[in-house]
Amino acid sequence: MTKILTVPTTPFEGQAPGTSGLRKKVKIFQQPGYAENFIQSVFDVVKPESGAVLVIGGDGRFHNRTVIQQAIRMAAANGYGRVLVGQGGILSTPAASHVIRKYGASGGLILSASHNPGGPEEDFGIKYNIGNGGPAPENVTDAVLARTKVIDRWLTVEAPDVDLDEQGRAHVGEMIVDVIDPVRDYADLMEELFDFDAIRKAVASGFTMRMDSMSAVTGPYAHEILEKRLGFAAGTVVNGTPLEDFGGHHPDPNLIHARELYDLMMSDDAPDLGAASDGDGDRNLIIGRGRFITPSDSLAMLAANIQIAPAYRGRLAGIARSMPTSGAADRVAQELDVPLYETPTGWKFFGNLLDAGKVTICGEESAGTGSDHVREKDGLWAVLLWLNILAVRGISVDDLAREHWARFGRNYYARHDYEGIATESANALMKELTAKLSSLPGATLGPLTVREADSFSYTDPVDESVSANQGIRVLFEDGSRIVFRLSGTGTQGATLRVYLERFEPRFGHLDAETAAMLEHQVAAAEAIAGIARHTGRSAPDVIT
Ligand code: VG1
Ligand code: CO
Repeated sequence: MTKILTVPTTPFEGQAPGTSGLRKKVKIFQQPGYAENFIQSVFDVVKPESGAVLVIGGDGRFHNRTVIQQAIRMAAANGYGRVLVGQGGILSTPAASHVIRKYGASGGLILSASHNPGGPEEDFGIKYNIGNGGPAPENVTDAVLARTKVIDRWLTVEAPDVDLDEQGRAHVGEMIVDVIDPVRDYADLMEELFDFDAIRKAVASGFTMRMDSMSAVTGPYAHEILEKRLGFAAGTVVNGTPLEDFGGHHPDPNLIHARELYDLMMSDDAPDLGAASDGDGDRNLIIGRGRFITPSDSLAMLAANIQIAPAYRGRLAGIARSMPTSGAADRVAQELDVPLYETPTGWKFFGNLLDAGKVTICGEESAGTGSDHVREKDGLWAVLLWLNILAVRGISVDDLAREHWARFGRNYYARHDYEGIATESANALMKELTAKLSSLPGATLGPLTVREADSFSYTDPVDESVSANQGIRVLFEDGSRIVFRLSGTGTQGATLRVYLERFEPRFGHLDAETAAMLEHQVAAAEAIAGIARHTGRSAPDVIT
C-alpha cells in the first residue's frame, strides 16, 4: 500500500465557487496549500467511492500543469482508482464533459478561468463537474464552500510527476493515470451529431470560414475537425496553438477582444463565416459576412433550425435560456410550441433540465450555446451547428438572420459592463435598487413605463431547489427590459452587468443600429440605478 500523507492546513478565506468555479489571481493560487485546500474540500464533499474515475483537464493556461500534478497525487490519496487526463493537461470544457460521460467517471476537475486572461499575473480557476458531465449544482458548491471554511488537512501521496506530454498509462500509488488524446473522443462525437458530408460538400463548392481560437484551448480541436475532417483550407484556424498567456489577450470571443475577426468579417475579404471561442472552449462568437449575430439571436436561430442536424431530427423537447438572455428564443419556443425555461446565469442551472429531457438546446447571452450532447456549453458545437444549417440550406448568415427576424421579430440587445468597480459601490447600487423595486411599477422614464420589477428567483422544476437574488429585472410596458446583476466570475473588485433589450415586431425596424434602438433603455437604466453616481463612470468599459 502506498503511504497516504496527511498534511495539516488552515482555511483560506474567500474560496467560494462563483458562477463557474473558484477563480482567483494566479498569485493567490500559488500560495502553498491554496489549491490543495480547495481540491480536498471538493473530495471531502463528493466522497468518491473507492476505485472511482476522475477526469482532469484544463485550458492550458499558466499554472495548469502544477495544479494537475497536485490534483493527481491527491486523487490517489483520496481513493480514486483511475484518473483520465488530457495530453499536455489539455481538455476543453465541453470535451471534459464528454469524457466524464463517455467513461462513466464520477466527476472531473476543470482547470480554467475561461474568458479571463492568463499568465503569472493573471487568472486561474478550478471547477468541479459531477458525473453527468455538468458543473456541480449549488448544493454541492455550497457544501464545498462550507468545507473550505473548516478544513484542517489534505491528503496526498509521495510520487513523481506524471509525464503529461506522452499518451499512455502510468501509476501513482495504486491509482492508474491514463494520459488520453484530448481531441479524438470529442471530434468523433461531433461527427455523430452533424452532417459532415453536407459541410464537406459546401466547402468543396467554395464555402469559406475563419476560426479564431484566440490562442486558447480549441486550437487542436478546430484543426482536427475543421481542417482535417471537414476539408477547410489550411490556415482557416488562426491563433490555433494554446498559449499559457493566450498571447497576452483576453480569450473572450466578443467584438472587443475578437476585433480583428470582426473587422475581417465586415471587409470585402470576408469569408462566409467567422467564428471564435474562449479560453476553455465553451463560448462561441458567430459573425457572417457583414453581419454580427448576438449570442441571444444565435440561440434563437439555432433553435429554429436545429432539426436540420441529424442528431436532432424530430426532437426539440424544449429550450432554456438564462434570465438575462434576450427573449428571442421565447418567440421560437412559442411558435414551435415547445416549453421555454428561464434559469439563473450559469450553466449549472441547465443540468437538471437536460438530464430530465425537458430541453434539447440551451443558451446564455454571454456567448454560450449547447445541447443535451454534453452538460456544458460548447463553442465548437455551436459553430458546427451553424455550418450544418448553412450548408444544408445553402443560405448566408445574413439572409438567415433577416429571414428569422421577418418571421419572429427582432430583440435588439446589448450588455454594458462596468468592470473593476469598488465592491462597496457595486453592493450599494444593488441594495438601493432592490429597495426601490416595489415603487417602480407605473414609473415613466422617457417614453418607457415600468410594468413590473423584481429580483429574479428560480425554482428548479426538477428538484425544486430555490435560487434567489439572481439579478434585478425591470420590465416595461412595450416589452423592453433592463436587467442588473453583479458578475460572479471576476477576480478584481466587482463587475456590474446591465443587460438592455427592446423588442421590434416583425413589420418594424428590423435592420437598425442596436445602439440607436436602445437609447431610451440606456437612459432609463441610468435613471433607475444611478450608475454614474455609484461607480463614478459615465460609460461602460465593455459593450457586447
Ligand atoms: C459569466 C457569464 C455567464 C457564464 C459565466 C461562465 O458569468 O455572464 O453567462 O455562464 O461567465 O462562463 P458572470 O457571473 O461573470 O456574469 V465561462 O465561459 O467564463 O466559464
Ligand atoms: Co468559458
